[in-house]
Amino acid sequence: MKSNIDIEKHVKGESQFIDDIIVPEGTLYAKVFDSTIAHGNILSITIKDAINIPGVIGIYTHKDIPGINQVGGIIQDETLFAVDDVQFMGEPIGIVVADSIETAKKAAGKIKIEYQKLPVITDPREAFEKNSLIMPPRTFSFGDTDSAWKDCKIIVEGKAETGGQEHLYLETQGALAIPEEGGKIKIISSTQSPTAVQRAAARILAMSMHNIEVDVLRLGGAFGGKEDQATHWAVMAALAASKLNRPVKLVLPRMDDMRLTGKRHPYSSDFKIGLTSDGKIIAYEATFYQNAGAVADLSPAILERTLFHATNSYFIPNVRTTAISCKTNLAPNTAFRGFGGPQGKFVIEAAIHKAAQKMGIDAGKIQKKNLLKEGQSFYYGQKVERCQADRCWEQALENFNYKKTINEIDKFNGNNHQFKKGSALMPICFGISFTNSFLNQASALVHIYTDGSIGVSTAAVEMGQGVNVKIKNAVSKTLSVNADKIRIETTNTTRIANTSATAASSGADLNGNAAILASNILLKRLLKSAGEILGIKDTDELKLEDGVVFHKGRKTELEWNELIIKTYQKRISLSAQAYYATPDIYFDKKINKGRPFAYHVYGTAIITVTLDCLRGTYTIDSVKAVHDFGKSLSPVVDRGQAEGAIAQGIGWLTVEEIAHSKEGMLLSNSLSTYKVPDIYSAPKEIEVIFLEDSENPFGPFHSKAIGEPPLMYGIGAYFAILNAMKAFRPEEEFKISAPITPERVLMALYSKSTKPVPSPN
Ligand code: LUZ
Ligand code: MOS
Repeated sequence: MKSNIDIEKHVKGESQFIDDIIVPEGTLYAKVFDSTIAHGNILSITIKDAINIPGVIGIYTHKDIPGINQVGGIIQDETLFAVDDVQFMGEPIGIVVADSIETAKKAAGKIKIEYQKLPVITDPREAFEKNSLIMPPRTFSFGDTDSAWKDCKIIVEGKAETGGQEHLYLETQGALAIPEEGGKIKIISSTQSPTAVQRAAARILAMSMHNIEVDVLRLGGAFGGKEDQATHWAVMAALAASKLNRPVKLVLPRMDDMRLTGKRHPYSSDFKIGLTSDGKIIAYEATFYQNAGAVADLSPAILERTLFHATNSYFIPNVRTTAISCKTNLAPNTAFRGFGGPQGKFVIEAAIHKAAQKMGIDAGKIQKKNLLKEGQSFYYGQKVERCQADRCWEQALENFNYKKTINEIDKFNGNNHQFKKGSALMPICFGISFTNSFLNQASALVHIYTDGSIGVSTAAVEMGQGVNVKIKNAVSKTLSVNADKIRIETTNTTRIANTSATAASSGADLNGNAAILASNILLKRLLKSAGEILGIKDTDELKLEDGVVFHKGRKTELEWNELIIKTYQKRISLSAQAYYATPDIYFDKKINKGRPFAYHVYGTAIITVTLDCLRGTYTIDSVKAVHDFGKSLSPVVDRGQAEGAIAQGIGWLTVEEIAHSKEGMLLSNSLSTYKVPDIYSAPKEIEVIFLEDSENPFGPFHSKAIGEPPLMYGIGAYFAILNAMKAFRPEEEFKISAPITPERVLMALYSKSTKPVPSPN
C-alpha cells in the first residue's frame, strides 16, 4: 500500500476520532467556561444558578485541583484554570460536568463572574514598549554588521508584518478520560504529544505518571495546534473523571476551539539590508516582535526557529537578528506548521524585494546570487552540507521555463490595464530536528505474532500526514515482508514512554529510524534462526526477500510464516524494542552556535498570479516547484503534503485574516468570519517535481522530512501579488503587511499618495 493507509476509511466515514468513540456506560460531558474579558481580576464566581440545574454533576475550578495548577511546558507561567486574574478572553476558569452536553452548555451559561478590568495590550510593539515580555530578547550574530554597512552600495530599511493563522484542523480539540481500577486514568486524546498530556495530568492530579495512560488513534489534523494545546482539555477531562470516578468527555465546539486556543504568531519586524552594486548581500539586520499572547506556551522555541531561519537559503557574511517575545492579552499563540520559520523567511524576502526595487532589478537576481553553497556555514555555525539550493533553483527555472513565463507576463501587462500579472521566485531552506536537541529521540516496539503478522508501536502520531504509511513501508522494507502483514498500532504511553511530540516535521524520521532499528534486531534473530532450521552455518549468506529465505542468492523452502512459528518454538523472542537519537546535533545557547539540525530541506518555487486591479481580487495561477524530498518513502503522501502545505502557506499570506477588537475579542471567530483557502482561492495549478539524486543519511532509507518546508513556498504568492500591484502602480511604495487580502489590495491600489493612480491610456 502506497498512499495514506487511512484514506479508504476516511472516504467511507469509518475513521474514528474522539467524538466517534462509543463511550462507556455512564459517561459525563464537560464544558469549559472562560473569561469574557481580556485582562482583569476575578472578583467573584457565582455558580448557584448552574449547579442546581438537573443533570449537572459538578463544577470545577482551580480550587478543585489536587496537584499543581500549572500546564506551562517551557516556562511555568500557565495555569489550567485561572486563579485571581485573567489575561486573555477565552482563558479557562473552570468546567461544568453534566450528564449531557446540552445540560453542561446550559449550566455554563448561567455561571456569573465579576471582574475588575485592567488595561489590554494586543499589539506586540506596544507590549515591548511597556516591557511586557515573555522572556529576555535573544540575539544571533555572525560577522560584524556594524562595520559592514560602509562596504554596502545599497542599503534598504523597512518594516514587515505577518498575521496570525487559525489551525482549523477538521477535528476540534478533545479527549475522553476513563477512570480505571486503583485510581488509574486512561486518556484518549487528540494530541500530537501523548507524553505532554500524561505529564500535565500527573502534575495536576498529583499522581505518578504510571497511573496515567494516554492513547492516540489518530487526529483529524493538527498543524502544530495540538503540540502543546491539546493538553488542557485532556487534563480537564481527567480531573473530572478522577473526581467523579466516571468517564468524562470534553470536545470543544468549533467556536470555543477558535476562541480558547492560540494561533500562528503574528510578527511585526524591522529590517535593514545592505548589498554591493551587483546584488551581493553583505549585511542583514532584523528585529522580530513576536506576538506571543498571554503566556509562553511554545513561544520561546518558536522565537528561536525564527532566528535560525532568518536568512532563509542565503549566505550572508554579516548578520545580526534579535527576536523579542512580547506578552499580550491574546490567547497564547502556539506552534503552527513552520514554527516561526515562515515568519523569519518572510522578512528577508521582504528585504530582498525592497532592495531589488531600489536597484531596479528582478528580486530573483539577488536571490540567486546569494544562495547557500556547499562548505559555507549557516550564521548559527552549522556547516552547509549536501546543499541542494542551486540545483533546485536551476532545475525550477529550466523545467518550468521561467524566461518564457516572465516574457509572457511582461507582454500581458503591456497589453492589459485592468488585469496585471505578477510572479515571484521562492527558494526555501528549512532545518530538520527539534531545535531543543534533547527532543530528538524516539523509540519503537515491534512484535511479530505467531501467525506471521506484525504490530508496530512508535511515538509517532498520525494526524493525516501519512506517518503511519511511512513507518509501515520502512518496516516492510527492512524485514522484506508485505506491508499488508504490518499493523501500525495506536500511540500509547504504556507501550512507548517519554514520547517527543510528533512535530518539527521529524515524526517519520525519528520514529521511522527507531522502527528500522527494532526491525533489524528481529531480522538478525530470524536469520540466525533460519540458519539453524536450514542447517546453514554462514548466516551472512542468508537473506529474507519478499517473505522467503534466500541462501547465496538462491531461494530456499523456508518461508516467513514457517520461519516465525519455528523461531517461536525454539524460544527466541519475536519482539524487539529500539531507541533512536539523532546523532551529532547540539546547540550552545550561550553563544548561539552549534549544529542544531540533522540536515536541511531545500527547494525552489515559481509562483504566478493574475490581479484584477478594478476589484483587488486575484487568482493564484500556478505554483511550480522543484522540491528536495530525498528518496521518498511514499511519493504520493509526500506530494500531498507538499501541495497541502503550499495551499496553507498561500492562505496564511493572502486570505486568512485573524482580527481582534481593541478589547482583545477575537472577531474572526467562526467559519463565516474567517476565510480559509477554498477551491477558488487555491492555486489553479500546482506542479511539484521531485529533485533527483538527493541523499540523506539521516532519514529512513534516505528520505527527507516533508511536513513543514513546502509551506514557505506560499511566501512567493505574497510577492507575486505585490509585483502585479507594482505593474499597475509602478511608482507606489506598497507597505509589506500580510495577509494581502483582496480588500487590502484594493485599498492599496487606490491609496492617496503623491503618485497618481494610472488610468487606461
Ligand atoms: N516543536 C518544537 C517544533 O518543540 N521544537 C521545534 O524545533 C519545532 N520545530 C518545528 C515544529 N515544531
Ligand atoms: Mo509543529 S508546528 O507541531 O511541527
